[in-house]
Amino acid sequence: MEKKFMEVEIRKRRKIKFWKLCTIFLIISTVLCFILCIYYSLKKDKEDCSLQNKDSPCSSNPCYYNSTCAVVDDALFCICPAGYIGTYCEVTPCTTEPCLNNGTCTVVEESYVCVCPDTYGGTTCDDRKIKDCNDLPQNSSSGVYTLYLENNMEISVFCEMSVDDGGWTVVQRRLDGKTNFLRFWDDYKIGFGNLTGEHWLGNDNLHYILLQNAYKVRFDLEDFDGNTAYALYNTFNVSNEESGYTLRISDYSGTAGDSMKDSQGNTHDNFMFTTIDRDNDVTSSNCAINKLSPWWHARCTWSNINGLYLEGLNKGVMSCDNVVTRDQWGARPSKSINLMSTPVSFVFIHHTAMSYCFDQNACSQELKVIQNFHMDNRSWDDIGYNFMIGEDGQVYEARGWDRVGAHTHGWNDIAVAFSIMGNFNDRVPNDKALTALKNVIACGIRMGKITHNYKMYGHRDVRQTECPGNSFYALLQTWPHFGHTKPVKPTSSSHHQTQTSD
Ligand SMILES: [Ca+2]
Repeated sequence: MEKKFMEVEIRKRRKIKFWKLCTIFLIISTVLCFILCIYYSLKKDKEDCSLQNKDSPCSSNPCYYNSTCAVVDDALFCICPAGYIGTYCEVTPCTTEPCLNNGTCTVVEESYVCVCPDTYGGTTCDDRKIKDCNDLPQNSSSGVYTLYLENNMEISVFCEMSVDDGGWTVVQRRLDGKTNFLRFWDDYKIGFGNLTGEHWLGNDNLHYILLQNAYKVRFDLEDFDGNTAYALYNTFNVSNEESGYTLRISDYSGTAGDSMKDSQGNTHDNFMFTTIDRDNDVTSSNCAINKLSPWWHARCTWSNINGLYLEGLNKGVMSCDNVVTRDQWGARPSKSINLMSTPVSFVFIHHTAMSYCFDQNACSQELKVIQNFHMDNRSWDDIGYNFMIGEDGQVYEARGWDRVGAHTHGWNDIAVAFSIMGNFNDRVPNDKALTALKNVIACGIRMGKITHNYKMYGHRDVRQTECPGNSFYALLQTWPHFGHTKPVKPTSSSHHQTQTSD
């Protein structure tokens, strides 16, 4: 019994001892853990403090020009703004002092801008500001210069420094005929060509230059034999675009003669500029088209310096003998105008199959009837043919040389057509009309409107028609340029058919 009890006792005491050990262990662990935590916590704070107390390479702020300082692996690094380079961003586009003549340099987007004193311009203020070529020093050479206009425009011009003591701002120059001057209003407004070669300065530029002072204008002319002449006008001005670039020109002297007036004393003075797309002249037609010369036209003109560049003797664009102009026969204005390129290699001959005419009054009347018919009944832009011929022996300007006609379906933009007034089934035109036809074709060749090896056809060669009449067609077949095989359109051309005709 007792033994059994003892055993119980022992077991009980063992149980108490194990519980105590556990408690002690837990307390010790907690205290140790707490101490360790405090230790490491203190240690960490100490390390942080030691780092902060070290001297940073950025603390002295060594980077220039508000650049950002950074430390990478204990080393300094300046992050430079655009336009600045070097370890400390100390090198800028202005470091080399590129602005001359006391210009102020400013860094702008990795480059520099010079703010120049009033009398200098250019990127580096190296350009002495001139408002026209007369401001250049006298020993300057001819060439392209920048003008700084009073309205703050900067334009490039060619300065002619050798003619008549120099100082001339070049408005127009032609020297080899390679630049097309038969251009539209906007081309003449802004200018075209190459300043060192053929060019037009531009009517806007001309106007703004002339606003700055009183100017004179000089025309220097030379023919293909080396003969020279000049015309000087002491008064010269050109208004703005709104008033049509009205010309003021007077007080002539020189050797060329005053071609700013016509034979009747009509003057170009006080007239607006006319181009092939802007008719500001006082004739019923468009002088820029008649003369193929955009210019300050009045009743067309004697001066024609923007006209065709023709070598050798010629009498001008409408100078073929016995050509009656649209103005002279009383043409209505065109509804619109399409130009074609010349010379053309095809000539078509028509007859009108209507009334004959034997004097200018009757022929003019007949042209008006035909023009009305073509414009009102056929709804074409104008009378269909390029030229018409009467048995008075005169050639009448219809659409003229350079315009797409409405005469020969499929060929209107690569051929010119001459129509003799009358019906020539039973008889040929009289000698006066035939001579006029031959002369105007020869004149077209001289003026570069028709190729030397052109082919001539009757309208009936490309269309089911009796035109130009049985008798006349038989005669034409004996002429040297007549095409005895059916004409073939050039395949490479991209010609457009703008109007149809019968
Ligand atoms: Ca007109």
